[in-house]
Amino acid sequence: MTAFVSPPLGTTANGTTADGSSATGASADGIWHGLQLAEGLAVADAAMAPTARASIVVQQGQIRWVGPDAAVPPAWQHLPHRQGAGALATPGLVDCHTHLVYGGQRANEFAMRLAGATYEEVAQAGGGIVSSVKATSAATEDELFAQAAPRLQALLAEGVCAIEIKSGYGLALEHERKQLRVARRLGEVFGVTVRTTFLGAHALPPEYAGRSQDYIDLVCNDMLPALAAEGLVDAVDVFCERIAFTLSETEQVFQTAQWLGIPVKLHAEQLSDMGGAVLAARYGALSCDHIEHLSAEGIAAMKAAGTVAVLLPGAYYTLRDTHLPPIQALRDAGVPMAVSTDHNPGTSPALSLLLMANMACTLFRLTVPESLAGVTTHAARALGLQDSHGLIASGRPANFVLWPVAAAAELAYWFGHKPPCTIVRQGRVYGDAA
Ligand code: DI6
Ligand code: FE
Repeated sequence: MTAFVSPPLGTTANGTTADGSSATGASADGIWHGLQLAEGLAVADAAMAPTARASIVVQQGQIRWVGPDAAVPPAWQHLPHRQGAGALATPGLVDCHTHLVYGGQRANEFAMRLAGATYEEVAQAGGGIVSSVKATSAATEDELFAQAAPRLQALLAEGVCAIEIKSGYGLALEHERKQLRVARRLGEVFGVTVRTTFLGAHALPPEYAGRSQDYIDLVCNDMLPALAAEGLVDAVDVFCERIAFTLSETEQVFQTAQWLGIPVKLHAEQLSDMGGAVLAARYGALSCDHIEHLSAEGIAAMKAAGTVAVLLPGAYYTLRDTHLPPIQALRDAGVPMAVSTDHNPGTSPALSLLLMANMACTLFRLTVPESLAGVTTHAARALGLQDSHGLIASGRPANFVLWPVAAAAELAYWFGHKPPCTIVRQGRVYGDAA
């Protein structure tokens, strides 16, 4: 690995202040020289020879210019000059599907599954999502924040600059509200773009056993409108699955979201083909996620609707799934593929998006450029953030990562190791490349 810019003073290894409570890196304003631009993930403002070193100009937290070192316009020369020493620049990573805020953990279920129980059996035995609902309901907002913060910090330390956080472990208005409020607060405290997704239709609360229509009515008539009115809902999701909600229940939630003007996404065809992707596409869904059992009809519908396919290799791995998502058919159809952690305490207790990029290559046979686009450009699209995140280009907020690697493939190649990097997030610098 090549030498690299030293870390900014005043920050710790994970990019937070010494007390860990907040993140206030130094201003990133300046001309970041001597960079390689990751192919397909940056747009230059002047012609670039393939081997030329690049500069990124940051001023007032925005990317102002991208292009060859030798061509930085005179208007920016007064800014501080920073040496990138040949580092590879990628857009800030985007983790577009997480359940980051919850109480407790579920290591006991890990042991149950090792002893032979399936995910569905664990859920039917009262474990699974419902056990996280108990722990989440019992926790205060401060407790949920304290538990989620180190998880978020692990993702941020790897260059995540935007993250989606779902509710769905409350399953009652006040507890769903707590989760979404904590998600917003995490974004404010850590200076990271957070998109909140309401997933009230994640599991049927035990007190509604046999009355799922009543619960869906509650979600649609009370919970979603109230939380939307409080500005807590950027998107709406449903777990459409045999062990969760039916297609028609899903549609009822989508109709409510549409009426409220909120975009939808879907946990679709993870364990079986429910026809969820076709439905989601009809509602112009931002994304369909998991999709191991996605049909040809679902792929065609997603392509026509511009819906992103979100691949979640962490859940595939944890569940020891063997039914691969239809990668080649998605590729042939030109459906954009994103890759995310699906961080959650049951099926994907993963806290490394780069490991997911590695697994998307190794398990799902994505190419390296596909996996890197999957954790940047396409992930941004899956959140409706395609105009501000996931691409290094002038006019966007400064969110990018400088990696001391010789080739982009290294980002998906190493695993079990967090590569040193310098992170520019919301125009502030965080780093750990000592
Ligand atoms: N799909 C998942 O992968 C998670 N939720 C969902 O709808 C699993 C959530 C859990 O087991 O806690
Ligand atoms: Fe999920």
